[in-house]
Formats: sequence, C-alpha cells, structure tokens
Amino acid sequence: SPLSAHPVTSPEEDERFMAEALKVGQSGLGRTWPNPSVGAVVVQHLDGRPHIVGAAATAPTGRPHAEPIALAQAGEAARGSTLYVTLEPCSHHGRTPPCAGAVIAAGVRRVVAAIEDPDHRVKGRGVARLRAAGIWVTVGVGAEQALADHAGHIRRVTEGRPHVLLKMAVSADGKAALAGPRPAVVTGPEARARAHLMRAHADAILVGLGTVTADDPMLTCRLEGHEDRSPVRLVLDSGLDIPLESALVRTACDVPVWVIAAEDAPAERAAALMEKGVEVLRAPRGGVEDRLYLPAVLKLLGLLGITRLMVEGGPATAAAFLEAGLVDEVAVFHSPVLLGPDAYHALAGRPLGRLFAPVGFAEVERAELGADRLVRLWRR
Ligand code: AOF
Ligand code: ZN
Repeated sequence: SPLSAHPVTSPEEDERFMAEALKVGQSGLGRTWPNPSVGAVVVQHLDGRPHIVGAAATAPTGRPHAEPIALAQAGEAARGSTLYVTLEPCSHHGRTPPCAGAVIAAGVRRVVAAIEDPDHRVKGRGVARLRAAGIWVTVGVGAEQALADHAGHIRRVTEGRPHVLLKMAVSADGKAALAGPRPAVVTGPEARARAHLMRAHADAILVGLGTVTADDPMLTCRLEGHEDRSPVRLVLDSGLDIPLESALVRTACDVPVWVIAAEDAPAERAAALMEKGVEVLRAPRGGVEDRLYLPAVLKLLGLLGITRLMVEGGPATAAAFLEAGLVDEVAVFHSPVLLGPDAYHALAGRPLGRLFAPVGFAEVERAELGADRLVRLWRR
C-alpha cells in the first residue's frame, strides 16, 4: 500500500530535516545574489529509517538552484523520497529550467517547503504544479527562520530594495568604533569573528566617505575559511572625493568597489576611478543636507541584484539610514572599552535608544562574545 511504501513522517522529523535544509541554505548567504540562497535536503527511508541522500544550497551566483543539485546527488534514491526545501521550488523558465519540473521528473513523493516564493514568476505556482503531479506538499515548516534567511530576496522582489542590516560597534561611553585599525579596535576577537561572518553573509557592505577618509578600511571578510567571501564594497561619495590611494581603490581589482556618486559629480574623477577598476554609479540627491537620496540608492542596488546590504558606518551614515526608516535589522556590538572625548559619537550625537524604540525594533538575539555583548534587533 502507499502507506507502507512511504512511511508517515512525524512533525518532529519534518522540523529536524527542515532545520538541516535551513542550515545548508544559510551556508550560501552572500554569494548567490541576485538569487536567494535556498537549502534543499532529499530524505529517503531505508529500512524504515530516514536518511539524507542529497543536500545542497543554491550555487554561487544563483544557479543551478538548490533542488537539482540535491536531486542529482541522490540519483535513483530520489525516487519516492521527501524533499525538504527552504523556499517553494520555482515554476518559471528563468536562467535555469523550473525546479518543480525536476522534482516531478525525479519521482519525489513528498515536498516540504518552508515558505512560498513571493517572486511574481512563482508565487504559489511551483506548489500548484507539484500538487497537480500528485506530489504531497506541505508548506510552513520552519517558516519563521526561512522568512529571516530569505529577507533579502523577499524585500527585493516585493519592494525592489535589499534587506538592510546596520552594524555598529559602540564603546562603553557611546562612541563609534570605526571599521579599520584606527582610532582603536574596541571589540575583541569573538565579536570581530561574528562581525566578519556577517560580512561573509552580506551581498554588499556600505560605508560613507567619512569612514574612508578617517579610517581607510579594507571592508573585506577576513574570517578564517571565509576569505573568499568578501562582499561588494560600496561607498556613498556624492562628490567622488574618495582618495585614489585609499585601500579600497587600491584593491578594487581584487574585490569589487562601487562608488555611489551624485549625478553632478565630476566626470574626470569618475574616469580616474574607473581606470583603477572602481565601478561608479550615479544616484539623485535629495537627502538631508542635499546628500544622496537613500531610497533611490537602495532601489539602484536592488536593480543591480543586491539582496542583503550591510551598513557599517560611520556615525552619520548610520543615523541617515535610521532616520530614513530604511534599517530592517540592527547589530550592536557593545564593548566595555572607553574611547574618550575625542572619538566620534556612535550616531553623530543622537541617542541610540531614542532612534530604535519608536520604529518598533524587537530584540532577537543577545549574546556574550568574550568581553563584548552583541544585541541584534529586527524591525517589526
Ligand atoms: C528555487 N531554488 O535554489 C532558488 C530559487 O533567474 P533564475 O532562473 O535563476 O530564477 C531566479 C528566481 O528563482 C529567484 O528570483 C527566486 O524566485 C527563485 N530562486 N528557486 O526553486 C533555488 N535560488
Ligand atoms: Zn528553481
């Protein structure tokens, strides 16, 4: 009977294998843009017990998608299996043939998907196609984590802009630790490792010109084992004043640097930067004090395929994103170190608590990392 051929799985088993799929999917964060990093796990019952016979994330640059890779690993064992996938399998002919078709062709018996894909080309059609082929489909297992992991993809396909994570390191006296070696690295090695993992999981990392001139940061991921995971490095520089001898410009051929300038910034400067391998993008002004208009900047990044943006400073840039209501997630590393009166205030003079509270940020994580504490908040 169908029941003996396909043992009924328990809710606990579904949770366990979806957790596995989510973990696999998370490993690809930051390297699959413009696509989401999906995790897929193929489970086959052998001797009445479930075994993972295939597991994959979306490939770097976004294709192949996760499902065909995991199904190919499983080979013949995919027949009659259960597929756990963190996003609804696609139904459209895009850069790759639709995954729903591959799932059907492989003879998968049941599909457990964490969430529906809000991409207008999919939006329930993947699930409908699987069901029409007689596959049992469950949607919603692990949905909360999947919504967080796919926040970049969801924000981009529904609003045209990336998910924005604001990262700050704050000293005990409320001062900002800049991204590079000066004026002082306030957080310890555990906090720095976590911050570098955040960089690895970002598609792009953004700073204002002030941080470049004050700090000359590299903005690369220097976490052991993740050195190849550096995000695109972005600088908000309305007048194209970034020094040609800055660390960013000097390394533009190794890790991409995109400088976002106003439409009226001098063309000769743009040419000089492009000669060094820097990509020069143009955005309209219209922000506070006629600075770059941040909603337009984010729209531009969305068009270019960026789904996960990490904003790393400095104080004025952090304040501008918060005041524009464009921050979705905040990671504050609190250090016990005192930086003293000469250091920059973390939010250019604005109190931390007053900026977060009214917009309705909810704490999602609090962790002790060596002598430092990480507090992560998510916009409700
Ligand atoms: C899946 N599995 O692993 C991913 C999916 O341009 P394409 O053809 O690569 O399609 C991109 C869209 O496919 C993307 O916007 C999202 O809706 C979906 N991503 N789907 O079934 C995957 N990465
Ligand atoms: Zn697909």
